[in-house]
Amino acid sequence: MPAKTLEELNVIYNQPIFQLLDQARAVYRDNWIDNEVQLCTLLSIKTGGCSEDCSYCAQSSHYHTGLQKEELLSIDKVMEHANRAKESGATRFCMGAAWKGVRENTPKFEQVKEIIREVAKLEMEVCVTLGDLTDRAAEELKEAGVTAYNHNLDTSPEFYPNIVTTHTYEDRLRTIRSAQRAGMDVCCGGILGMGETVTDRLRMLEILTNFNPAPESVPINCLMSMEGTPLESAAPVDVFDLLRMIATTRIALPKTKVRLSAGRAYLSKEGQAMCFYAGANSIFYGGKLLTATNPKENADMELLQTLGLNPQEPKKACMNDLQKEALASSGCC
Ligand code: SAM
Ligand code: DTB
Ligand code: SF4
Repeated sequence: MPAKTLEELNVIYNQPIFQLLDQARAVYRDNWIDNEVQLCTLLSIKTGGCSEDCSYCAQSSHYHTGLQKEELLSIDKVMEHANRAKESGATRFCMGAAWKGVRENTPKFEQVKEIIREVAKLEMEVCVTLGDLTDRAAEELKEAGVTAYNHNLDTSPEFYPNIVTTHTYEDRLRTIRSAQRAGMDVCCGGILGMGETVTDRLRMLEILTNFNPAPESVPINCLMSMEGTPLESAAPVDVFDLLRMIATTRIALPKTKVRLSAGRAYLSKEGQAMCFYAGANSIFYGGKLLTATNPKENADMELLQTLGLNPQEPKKACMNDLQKEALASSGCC
């Protein structure tokens, strides 16, 4: 898919909203044919005490957020959660750690790889988000069974220094390149509602459309304001701004999963339905994100059923419909 310029994205984003929705829906239909929604369950495997100063994050040690710091979870604990996620219908299990990053040849990295090897046996997609990677660490994660690496750009390069000072945008891009070179899919998105402008949001999208290969998924998070952080009093995101961003992302990245991510707990059912219509085809599923709340599983199942949307089937995880068709017509499987 050709990269989009900021100017082009602006034109798409600023259309009358029903025109924008029509365009996004058409792109969705051309690329994803069967109303399928991917269910991804999150688990924080190492919570709190992070050295980084991301202004939105409850897990930063720079702020007094009242969050209890925890050590890396044992394999048994993680497997309990992963098994439960699979039984509940998730096809992707995402593990997050409150670290600046990981390095090969360290005990904690070895323990994480052990965890990954066990989770990979459950035949769900395995996503991890561990902060910065070296090339070697990325290769080892891939070898251990990681299918996707989540590393968000969060906003534009221009606005980024307003929200984080302990690492740079270029650090983030470097890790994304390492993950891609190692052959992992990249899950990369951002947060709305940190005081950024629409231009910042679209600049981030412009950069995402320049990735080669394109990101496999783009999580669109709405800030969940955390007490004690510099953004504790940020105003909530307007649902139509979210809708425009989802639709524009769908149009700009037709074959990328667009994940309606953090903040869904504060969205109405109608708001969520509009986001699915605009091309969101993945959600975080389960009552808890990393530290924050998310809709309950039964409420999500009920909503999907009401809307006639189908949770992604386990066997089809990892492929979009065009990939499935190509595989079928190649005679394989
Ligand atoms: N430490 C790793 C990192 O920063 O990449 C992984 C964990 S970090 C919590 C993963 C992502 O969660 C962040 O990049 C951000 O996009 C999102 N996130 C964190 N706190 C959030 C909040 N309060 N509201 C919305 N999204 C948030
Ligand atoms: C992403 O973009 N959103 C998820 C996942 N990637 C790791 C995390 C959302 C975190 C929300 C705040 C919390 O739970 O602390
Ligand atoms: Fe640490 Fe990640 Fe939170 Fe930043 S977003 S403070 S790196 S856990």
